[in-house]
Amino acid sequence: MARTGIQLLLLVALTAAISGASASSIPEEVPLNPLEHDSLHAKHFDGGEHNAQFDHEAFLGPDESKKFDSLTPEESRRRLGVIVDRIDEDKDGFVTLAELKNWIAYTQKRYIDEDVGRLWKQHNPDNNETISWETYMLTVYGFMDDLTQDEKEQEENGVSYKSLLKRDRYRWSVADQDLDDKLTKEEFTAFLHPEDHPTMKGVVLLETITDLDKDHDGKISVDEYIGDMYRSTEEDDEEPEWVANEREAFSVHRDLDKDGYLNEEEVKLWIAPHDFDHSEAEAKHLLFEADSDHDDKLTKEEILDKYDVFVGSQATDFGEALARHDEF
Ligand SMILES: *[C@@H]1O[C@H](CO)[C@@H](O)[C@H](O)[C@H]1NC(C)=O
Ligand SMILES: [Ca+2]
Ligand SMILES: [Ca+2]
Repeated sequence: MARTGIQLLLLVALTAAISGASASSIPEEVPLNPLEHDSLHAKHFDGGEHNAQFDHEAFLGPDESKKFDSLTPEESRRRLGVIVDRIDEDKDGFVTLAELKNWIAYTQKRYIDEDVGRLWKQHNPDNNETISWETYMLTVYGFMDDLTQDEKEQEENGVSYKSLLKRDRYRWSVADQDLDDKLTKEEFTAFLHPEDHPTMKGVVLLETITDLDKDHDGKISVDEYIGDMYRSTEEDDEEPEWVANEREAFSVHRDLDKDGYLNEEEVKLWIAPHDFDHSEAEAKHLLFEADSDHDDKLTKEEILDKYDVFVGSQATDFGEALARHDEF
């Protein structure tokens, strides 16, 4: 079923209400839906189009890539040149696949460390050894005490305050390795970024299925699968071709036992294929995009020639940044 604009607006309103509620007690937004804000659900190929933003975030980290968006193409290139010198660890003038992979892994780790550091400080200003569930729950979900049961359970797109609380509670209990119901900084990292944590694989799988399984029958239909990446704005909109391709991918590649649904095992193989290495996959992709002379390594010139593949700074963004600047 196509989703109407009003339904989407309601979802946006609910999401805003949730972040607004926690913002009253916490200065910066708490990632209430880390699955969306993290790499797991980021769409490398969005709408069938290659999503350049995905590459920029992998290469620079989400925070850094936003900064690049407001630079002129010239400044963007200059800074990229400085970064290339850092990536080229052995300083032989070539960036190899291994060097690129190391850089991307470093970038992602830096982002996670900064993100966790910031939230750790917010929830634990005294810098105690641990944060208790009680403290975390009161700060993030304390506002629920003032809601009626209906308000707590009101669902929009399968999400309610109550279900978010339940999800966080379960995730917390799995991240809590020594079972004292408090999280050390290391455990808190697993809680906030479960997608990168070996012990959290089961949680990520469960949350993904819960997110997708709108009719709560425990399996993912093709419409639930498509609904996660595409919602037509008008009832009578014809689906774009890439959506048809995704439907086919569902039948051919995802639904391995051909029963028309994805079960737990099939979702697992989809979101976390065996031995899949995100840094390596992204490094290979960037190398492929920029390696003009096909010698499997990149010179600085090759990278700067394709600077838009690596960093932001699109002409339109630059225009907008200038417009914002004019307001002051
Ligand atoms: C840190 O520990 C102290 C002493 O146990 C406690 O009084 C305080 O509430 C704790 N801080 C937080 C944020 O939990
Ligand atoms: Ca279902
Ligand atoms: Ca199946």
